[in-house]
Amino acid sequence: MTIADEWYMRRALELAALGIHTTRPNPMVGCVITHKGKIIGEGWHQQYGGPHAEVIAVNAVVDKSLLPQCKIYVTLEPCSHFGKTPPCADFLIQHGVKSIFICNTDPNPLVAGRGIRKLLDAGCEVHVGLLEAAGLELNKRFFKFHQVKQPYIILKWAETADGFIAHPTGEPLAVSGALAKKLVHKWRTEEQAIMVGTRTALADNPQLNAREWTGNSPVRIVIDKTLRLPANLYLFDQTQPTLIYNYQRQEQDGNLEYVKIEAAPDLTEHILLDLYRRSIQSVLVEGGTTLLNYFLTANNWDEIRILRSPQRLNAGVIAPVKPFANLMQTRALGEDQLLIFKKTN
Ligand code: AOF
Ligand code: ZN
Repeated sequence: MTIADEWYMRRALELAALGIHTTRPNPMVGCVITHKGKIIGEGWHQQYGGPHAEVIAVNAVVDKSLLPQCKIYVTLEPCSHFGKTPPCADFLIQHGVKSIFICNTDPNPLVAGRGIRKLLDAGCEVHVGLLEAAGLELNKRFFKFHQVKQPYIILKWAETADGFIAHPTGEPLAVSGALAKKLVHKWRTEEQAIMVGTRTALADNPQLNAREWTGNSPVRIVIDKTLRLPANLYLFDQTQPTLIYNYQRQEQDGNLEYVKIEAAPDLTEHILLDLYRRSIQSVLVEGGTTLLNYFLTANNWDEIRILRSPQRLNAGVIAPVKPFANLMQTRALGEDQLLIFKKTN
C-alpha cells in the first residue's frame, strides 16, 4: 500500500462522514474509485435504507469499461447480504472490479467477512486494514453496538474550575458559556439518544433537543424509578420519542414510553440491554452526578467530555471523578475548555 492509497482512503473517510445525521443505525461509508491515479467516481451512503456507497460511486463513473483497471477504496467491507439493498460485493464483481482497499471488516453478523470472502472467491485483490484506526473511530458507535451488543456511551458534564457541577441548593447554574452550549447541541444531533437522571430532570427541566444546531433531536431517556417527575416538565411534552425507565409502569402513551425495569444494583446493564434491543447505538449521558456515577462505577462508558469553565463556586455538587483515561482532545471554547477522554483499552 502506498501513500497515495492513504490519500484516496482519507477522501473516502471524509465522504463517509457526510452521512453523520442520516445513515444511522447504518454505518457511515464512503467510496472512491481511481483510474491510473485519478479519481473517476465517488460516493457515500447518504440515507438509511438508500443505496450504499459503492453503488453510488460506481454509478458516478462515466466510462464503466474502465472499472476492471480501477482501484476501489471503501471504508467498510462491501456487504454480502440482501438487506434494504442487494449485496455490494456482488455488484462490484458484476462490474469486473479487481482491486479493492478496505479500512475495516463489517461487524454486522449478516456480513462479518462474507463480503471479503465473495470478492476473494471471485479473484479480486483485497487489501484490508488501510487507515483501520480512522475507520474504527468514524463508526465507533456501529462497532461498539455490534461487537459488545450495547450502545456507545458518552458521559458529558460541565464543571467549574474548582470541580463543582451545580449549586449546593440545586438552583440553576450556567457553568459553561454560549459556545459550549452550541457544541452540546451539535453533539445532541450526533447521538441516537440522550439520557438524564431524575434530579437533573427536576432541577433543570431540560428540553433535551437540538435547538442550536441543524439535525435530528435524539430519543430522550429519563430514569424516574418511582415516577415522581411532574407531568409539566418539557420531557413529557410529547415532541420527541421519550423513554421513561421506572420500577412501576409499562405503558405507551403517544410519544412517551414507560419502560418497567427490575430494581437491581446493575441498573445501567438492564437499561443498556433494553436500548440494544431497540437498535439504539449511542447515548449521550448529560447528568446529573448520580447517573454519571452509575455509569462510571459500572465501568460502562466509552468517552467522557468535560466542559471546564474558569468560574469558581467554592461549594456545591461535586463533579464525578474522572477515571484514568486517554486524553484525546483539548480545545478552547471562548472562556471554557473542552476535554475529551476515551477509555484505555
Ligand atoms: C456497504 N456499503 O455503504 C453500507 C454498508 O439494509 P441495508 O441493505 O442498507 O444494509 C445495511 C447494512 O449494510 C449495515 O448494517 C452494514 O452492515 C452494511 N452497510 N455496507 O457495503 C455501505 N452502508
Ligand atoms: Zn452494501
